[in-house]
Order: sequence, then structure tokens, then C-alpha cells
Amino acid sequence: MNGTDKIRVYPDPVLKKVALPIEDIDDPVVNLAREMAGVMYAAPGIGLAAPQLGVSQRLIVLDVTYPQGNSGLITLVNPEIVELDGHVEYEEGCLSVPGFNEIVQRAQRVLVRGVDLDGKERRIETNGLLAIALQHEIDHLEGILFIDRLSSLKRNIIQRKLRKMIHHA
Ligand code: QAP
Ligand code: CO
Repeated sequence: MNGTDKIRVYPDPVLKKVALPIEDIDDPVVNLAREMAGVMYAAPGIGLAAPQLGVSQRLIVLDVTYPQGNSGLITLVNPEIVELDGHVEYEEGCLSVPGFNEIVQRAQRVLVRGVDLDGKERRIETNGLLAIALQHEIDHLEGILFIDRLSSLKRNIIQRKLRKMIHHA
């Protein structure tokens, strides 16, 4: 298997939990980051957060260059949003909400602070798809899915369909 079978899908309760900060970037954390990148590329996806593999820790991977390339891998430990500016709408999906895509409102520009796997502080100020992906993945660490940012009508329809799909799986 390529690990995509490990992706937790709504309504898995781990997706609703607030993830814990990572204290040490030790071997298990580095291995988890590598596994997350592998699952993300295999899916394929452009972002993944640790809770999506059932680990309630503050770790995300992103690569918005994929599938054009795979040179843009970003791994962030304990990422935090420092600044948000403007508004943008984008049709989002999520590997934990498979098969659904809806327009979500986000900030247009972000400044994100975090630490890479070498323990080095990283600051990313960006807009466009990377800004959207960072907000989406950091939301996962707070137990928030993109469907939580839709109208309750749209959210309820998707939640009901997903529960039915899981039930019949
Ligand atoms: C989050 O999402 C994201 O339903 C990453 O059947 C989404 O990689 C950031 C995927 C939009 C920015 C903009 C979803 C693949 C992948 C599905 C993903 C599916 C197959 C979602
Ligand atoms: Co997601």
C-alpha cells in the first residue's frame, strides 16, 4: 500500500481535536513528516496535516507545485498564522472530505511562522494558492475542516452524504 489507506475521513473524531504542539523534532517526528509527504504525493494532494493520519500533533506538509513538479515541499512544525489580509474565494477539497469541492472564503495574504525539520524558524509571507493551502492545513490543527467554513445548509448535505458513504463502505 502507498499509505493513502491511512487517511482519516470525516466523521473521524481525531479530525475535530485541537492538535498538540511538538516539543522535540526527534526521529518519530521526522519519520511522520516523511510519511505525510509520501501520502500527500500518492493521493495526490497539495497539503496534509498530521491529524489526517490520526496523529494529533501540530505538523503540516504542503506542495502547491504538484503535480507540475514536486520541488516545492514545505514541512512546518507548530505553524502559526501571524497576519491575515484581504479576502479571496477558492474551490477547495480535502483528502479527509473525499469527493467534495466547495468555494471557501479565506484571507488573500498570510504571514505564517513555524519551524522546519532542522529546527530553523521559517517565515512564509505569501498569497495565491499557497496562502489558501496554509490556512486550510493550519485549520486542521485546530480541528477545523473546510466544510466548517460553509453555510450550515451546504455543510449538512456533505456531512450526511459522507456518513452514508462510510456506513455503506
Ligand atoms: C487542501 O487538499 C487544499 O476530494 C489540500 O477526491 C485544497 O490536497 C488547499 C483531494 C484546496 C488549497 C486549496 C481531494 C484529492 C485532495 C479529494 C487536497 C479527492 C482527491 C485535496
Ligand atoms: Co484538508
